[in-house]
Amino acid sequence: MKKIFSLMVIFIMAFTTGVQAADNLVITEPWLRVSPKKVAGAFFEIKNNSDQTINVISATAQGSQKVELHTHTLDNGIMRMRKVDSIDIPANGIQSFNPHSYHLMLFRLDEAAFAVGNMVEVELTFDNQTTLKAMFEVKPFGKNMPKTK
Ligand SMILES: [Cu+2]
Repeated sequence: MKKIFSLMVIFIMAFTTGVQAADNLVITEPWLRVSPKKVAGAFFEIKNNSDQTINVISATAQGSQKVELHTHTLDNGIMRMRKVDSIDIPANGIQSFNPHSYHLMLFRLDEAAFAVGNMVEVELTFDNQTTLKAMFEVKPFGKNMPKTK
């Protein structure tokens, strides 16, 4: 009985400590904007202070029912958005999520939560079993439109 109990304790500990905060990653300048189509693009820079490449593999956001990792690709001269499975943050390097390249795309939004000026909590999950949260400021749409070259 005692053995079963200690096994349970180990199980619970393993479960609660399974996902740790990513202490070697730093998010700077997080912001997002809601497009007229009621989807949001979320942008930031993330710095990797470790000696290993770390990949973003998923994300969630409060008030959004679905978040995808996106990139832009040039397709016959037309910029298109494409979903990707992961985005790397190089060892001792920085990855930029911006309106011209990688970004998070947030779908099915609670409009009140995404009013301009609000702060929205976004959580990133990485391939090394860690997560990181940041508060993203909702900025007006239009000021930071992607360049259409
Ligand atoms: Cu997108």
